Amino acid sequence: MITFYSDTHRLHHGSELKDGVLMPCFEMPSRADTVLNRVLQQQLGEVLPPQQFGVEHYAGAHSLRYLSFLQNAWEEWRASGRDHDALPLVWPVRDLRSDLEPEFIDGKLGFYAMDAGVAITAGTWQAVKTSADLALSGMEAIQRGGQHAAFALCRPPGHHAAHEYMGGYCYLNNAAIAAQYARSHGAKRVAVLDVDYHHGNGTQSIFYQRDDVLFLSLHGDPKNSYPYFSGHRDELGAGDGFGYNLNLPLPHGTDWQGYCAALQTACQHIAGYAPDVLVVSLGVDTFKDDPISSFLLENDDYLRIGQMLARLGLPVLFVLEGGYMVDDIGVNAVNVLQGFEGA
Ligand code: OKS
Ligand code: ZN
Repeated sequence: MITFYSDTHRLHHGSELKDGVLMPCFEMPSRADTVLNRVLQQQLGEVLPPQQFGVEHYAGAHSLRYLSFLQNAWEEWRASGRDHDALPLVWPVRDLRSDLEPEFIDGKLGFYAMDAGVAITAGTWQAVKTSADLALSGMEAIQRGGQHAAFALCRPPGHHAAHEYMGGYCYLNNAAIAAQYARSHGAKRVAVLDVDYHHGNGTQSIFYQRDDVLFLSLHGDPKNSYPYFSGHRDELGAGDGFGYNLNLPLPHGTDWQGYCAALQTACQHIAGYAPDVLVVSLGVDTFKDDPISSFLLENDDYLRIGQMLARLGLPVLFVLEGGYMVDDIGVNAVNVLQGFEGA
């Protein structure tokens, strides 16, 4: 399988609040290094740099004002006299005004964020842009290059980012951008399957009113897992999109048995939808030793995930999302890809 990768991810290394103390984010550069090393060690296939895409390619998933916020946020933050990471700290919840974009950067940060897990640093825009370009390059290789499958080794991840907000280490929704690209380049129907431990609220939100992109997600029940405010079973889509959104929340302690049953259900829905291409939001924070999650999958279970996906017989773009047990994310992510390829 072909892999798209760039060192540019290193330019983004943010901090987050952990138990009240500012610490390096769990979502750190060594994650991508581990996955790349495993791709090379297992000789998965060619590793290619991304093509560069224009901002208009991200506009299928994000608003233009959000994209220009992301592009300019660091400069605006610097211009206001600060040089440490910028973090959002105020949000327009419930009856507060969310119809007016503030002018000052501190207000904009909260306006365009769902939480404080999204530091803006000097290299953030370049890293998130390159991450989206990796996903676009992967979809391009499938649609025009004739590849049956591709792996976009994205960092930062994307599935929490919606039309106009960032959150949970995500800025640009790489999977959604690739899905929209597929729609614009010949695919009639696209399915996005999110197997990250966390609900892909951003991807759900972007396609919620549409029947041309089916979104399915297996995740920790939002009753007790991040992102808490999205991912319930009764979120089925709206308007034309009604019936084209499927959430399969699972309890703490879910192991392969429970996971496999839910994945089976998702695969049946995908087969019934008969998409032209499948995008897999590949998070491996479902692993038993993940520091921020509570499922119990083991290394070999990821081979089985890949095997089950292969049985769909569809072209697949795998897009890396979460996974924080750095020692194992290379093995687990590449196991999915090797299981898919029948290794
Ligand atoms: C705030 C950010 C918490 C984000 C946790 C989830 C990240 C993830 N401290 N999403 O898939 O893995
Ligand atoms: Zn996750």
